Amino acid sequence: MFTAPALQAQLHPLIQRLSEAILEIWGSHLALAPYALPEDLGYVEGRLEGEKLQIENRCYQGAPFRKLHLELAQAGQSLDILHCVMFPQPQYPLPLFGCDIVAGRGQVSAAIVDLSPVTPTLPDPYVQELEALGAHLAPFQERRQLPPWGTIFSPYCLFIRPGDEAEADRFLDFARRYLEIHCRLAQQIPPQTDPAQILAHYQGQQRYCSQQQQNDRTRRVLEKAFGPAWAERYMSTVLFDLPPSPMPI
Ligand code: 18B
Repeated sequence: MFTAPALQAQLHPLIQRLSEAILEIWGSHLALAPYALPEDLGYVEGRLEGEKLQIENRCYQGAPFRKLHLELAQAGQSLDILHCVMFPQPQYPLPLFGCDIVAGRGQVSAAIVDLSPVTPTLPDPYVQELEALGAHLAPFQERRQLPPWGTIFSPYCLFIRPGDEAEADRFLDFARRYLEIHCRLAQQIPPQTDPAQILAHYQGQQRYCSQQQQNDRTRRVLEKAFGPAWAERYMSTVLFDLPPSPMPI
């Protein structure tokens, strides 16, 4: 189950190292089963400005997570992408772990990691651990500004353009720790039974997905390679699909 994705070896070293770390941490903390993506969307090829665009998806499930998604993409020499989101089952008040690394021509332009709340604030144990870790206060040469749809992210969101290898290493270390904290706390925080709370968690995930779908940068790459209808289907069924409603309609 944990063989390296075929694309991995060709990608920017920060993407290779983070994707290895994600698969390793998932494998050591969670009991994983495959998660079926729409059949034709596991591995996809298109063309982006004359270059071949390849997308490779890894998708699992394992309590308390509904869906664990790691995606690697490459467009010729010009664009390498890592995308990862972990969707909890809506009974849990757990945040969404999300990260994205975008590299162009060997240089990482965007590296983002967050534990994004589905409740008004993160659960207390997350706040304590993330405060102690201090990624939100750590010095980086270039912290990037969040786009307007980025109101879904927590105060601990780390969004940078790494200035050198030491900063790339530091980002990798923080991303790893966010994931380790999450895998540990997710197994300690109990599910809730109050339907109103479960619905609130569900709506929090719904909001996360609809805001992420407003990321024009992602949509534009997919539209250029595959057309608008395909991009819409991919963003709403593979990248940011909504969980089935926990409530009878
Ligand atoms: N994203 N990213 O995942 N995106 O998916 N990404 C870009 O230097 C893709 C997530 C995030 O400033 C850019 O600006 C493609 C998750 C934010 O307007 C490109 C895929 C998170 C920005 C892509 C993909 C997330 C951003 C521009 C699918 C956070 C800044 C690069 C394979 C948890 C947006 C740059 C802005 C940027 C592309 C965040 C090209 C195609 C899970 C905040």
